[in-house]
Amino acid sequence: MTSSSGADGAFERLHPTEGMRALEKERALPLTGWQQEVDQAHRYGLEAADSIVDRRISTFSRGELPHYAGINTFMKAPYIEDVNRVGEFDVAILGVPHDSGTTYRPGTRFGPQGIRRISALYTPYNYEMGVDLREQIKLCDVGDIFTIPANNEKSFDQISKGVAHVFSSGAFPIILGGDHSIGFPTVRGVCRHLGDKKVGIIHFDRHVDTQEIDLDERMHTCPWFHATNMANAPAPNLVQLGIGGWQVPREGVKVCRERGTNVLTVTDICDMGLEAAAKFAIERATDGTDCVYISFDIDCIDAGFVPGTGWPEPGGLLPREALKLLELIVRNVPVCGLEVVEVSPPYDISDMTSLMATRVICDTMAHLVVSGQLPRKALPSWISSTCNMQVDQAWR
Ligand SMILES: [Mn+2]
Repeated sequence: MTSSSGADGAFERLHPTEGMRALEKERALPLTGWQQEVDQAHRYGLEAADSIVDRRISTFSRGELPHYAGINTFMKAPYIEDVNRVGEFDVAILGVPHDSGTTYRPGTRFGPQGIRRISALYTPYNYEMGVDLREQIKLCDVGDIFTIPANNEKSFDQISKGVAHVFSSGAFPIILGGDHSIGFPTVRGVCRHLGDKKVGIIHFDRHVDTQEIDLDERMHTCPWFHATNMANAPAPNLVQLGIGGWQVPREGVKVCRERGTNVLTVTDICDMGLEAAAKFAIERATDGTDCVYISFDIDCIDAGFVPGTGWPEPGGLLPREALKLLELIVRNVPVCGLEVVEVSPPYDISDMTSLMATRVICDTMAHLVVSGQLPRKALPSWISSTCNMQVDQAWR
């Protein structure tokens, strides 16, 4: 940097960086949503005590602030107790507290609570993107699916019914897992309302999760075998990013090979570069499909960054690599839903795994805003109002 970088900012205007551009982007954002939140806090939570100088503060905490206070929904979004209202929102957060599909260490039933709790740390504004979710979309939290402990199949039926309800309402579904066995029933819920349309799946993971059964049941090692049995979710449109290491069962590898799924290892992604890897994923996931579902297993990121997970596997993606891949993909495909799975708070340290999951979710919402996919102006063309319960064949 030379002396031409004067106090008037002339150098920065001539040579804009992301950091400098972001300063300008913030200027364009409204504060309407924030003002509404302040007004509501005064109505619901009383004006602050007389000694409080900042009169935006209320007596009872009723919004974003303070970040350590309040009842946690995801980012303190309104809790929609009446799920019949979910279609009034652009995005619905939906918890799936299910870990009966876990084959090693349990605890992901606490994933939705863990993610919600630490999500209170976030503001709705992202600096680089110049996005303020409070100002730009209507977010709600519909709470959790009533899962049935120790019964995967009954839980799967509950999950598919719940996801189908949210998906068909037009609200963009964001699912907080739960172990990865939920990937089958979540996609089945989507497929029930696709009519003759098709969905590609982009799957971030260290593990392939494609075997038919594990320990005699449909466990978290099995979702994509059963999801890609559905005609609406063809296996050639399944893209698996970050696969590798010592926890990839050979039974699953055989299925990937036979069905022609698309696998990139961490080395592939690093050697190709993130842009080429994202291009590969987009081409394969969108070839002949109408929309893309994103299944983000938090363990795709190196175990050193995400200790709170069911099957930690060293050698994964760096957080910034995973987040950049997510950006390049979400901004360039029609996304129909997102799930973030395998966060296990009992094994987490300093909430770092839950925090990473929150980051994936908030980044995805912001990329959907930047790419014009949210807020939704109309019901996406891939959503069919008819519920087809016959999308999957009976199992056993
Ligand atoms: Mn995994």
